[in-house]
Amino acid sequence: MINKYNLLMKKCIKLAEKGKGKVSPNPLVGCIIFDDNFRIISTGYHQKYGENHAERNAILNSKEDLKGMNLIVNLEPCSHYGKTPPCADLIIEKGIKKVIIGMQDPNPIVSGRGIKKLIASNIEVITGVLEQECKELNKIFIKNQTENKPFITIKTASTLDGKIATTVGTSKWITDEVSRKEVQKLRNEYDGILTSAKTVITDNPSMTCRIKNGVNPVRIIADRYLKTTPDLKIFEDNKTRVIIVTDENLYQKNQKKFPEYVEIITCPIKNNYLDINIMCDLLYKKGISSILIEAGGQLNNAFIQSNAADELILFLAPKILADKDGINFVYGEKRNLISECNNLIIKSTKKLKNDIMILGSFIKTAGETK
Ligand code: AOF
Ligand code: ZN
Repeated sequence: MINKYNLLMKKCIKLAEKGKGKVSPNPLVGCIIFDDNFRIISTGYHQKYGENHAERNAILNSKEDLKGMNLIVNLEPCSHYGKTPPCADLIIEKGIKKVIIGMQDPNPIVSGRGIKKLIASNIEVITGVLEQECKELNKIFIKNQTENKPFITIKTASTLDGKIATTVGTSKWITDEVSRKEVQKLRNEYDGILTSAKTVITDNPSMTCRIKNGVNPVRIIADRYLKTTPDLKIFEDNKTRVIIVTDENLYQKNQKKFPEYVEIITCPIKNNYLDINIMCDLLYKKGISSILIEAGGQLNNAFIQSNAADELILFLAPKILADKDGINFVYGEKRNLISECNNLIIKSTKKLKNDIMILGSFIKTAGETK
């Protein structure tokens, strides 16, 4: 039985993933209704922000009477009146007899209340099926709901000796086209993509998502000294927002004319740079629930040392640059001890065409380091 539930939950996760890039800041949810012989009656997923929840879609997609059926879903059904009435009520109303859930909803307005409602109506509830996988699927939503902060991933591409560019700044191309396509997919999954003014000025990137039906992330530039100029490529395309984060004191003296869809937000300074944690809070308030950092060593390091970075995605190319002054993907203070390392847990490694994609999760230390 457990194995069959696991298989169905895997299908729910696959269904939920179809919502990537379209449901933020809401969760990715997939739902399947099946009978006691494990025949699938109907399926549904959360397709677009503000629209029907997965459970409602699965119920509406069924042509059969649902009395006595089973429902499996990766997230606890909701109990609140939001943009739609509670899914738990609809499940009860349809006479579904058993509900299998991947994880409890971290949203404080639901968190356990959906499950309680179902149990109070004599529905059998099984929870925690493939819980880890379900949590991984909604890691952004979980961080948003529990910490009110955006989920931050540093993406970088380096040689085996950790270099992202030569001494003179040449970086094209370290990784191959397959890895670069993966980056395009990532851009579709994050609300915002953040880089430094230095990268925008030296590489002049457009920072858009170029996969079929992909959604452009909001482009964010950490530009302490307001060095970017309106003629750069990033400002050419008005299809998505561009946000510049700059020093609040400097901005008063140095206001430049950018296109009207460019928003400027000001941020206090800490450790001689924009205060990373305040910057994250400001961006979260602007509706950015997840941020992909695509920057150089200094900005990457600022995110790591301020404990703001959640994950690292490293594309490692089978090349050794052997340039003693080549640029590293993290650039920090001198260290004496290995015990001063920032540590990660490797979540996955994947061999692409020539390169390796490593996904690591930062082990957060208490407080900020410099
Ligand atoms: C979704 N899709 O499939 C499920 C959700 O803003 P609302 O009214 O749509 O409610 C969003 C909350 O509903 C969300 O934070 C989560 O707690 C719950 N479940 N949300 O968008 C879904 N099942
Ligand atoms: Zn719901």
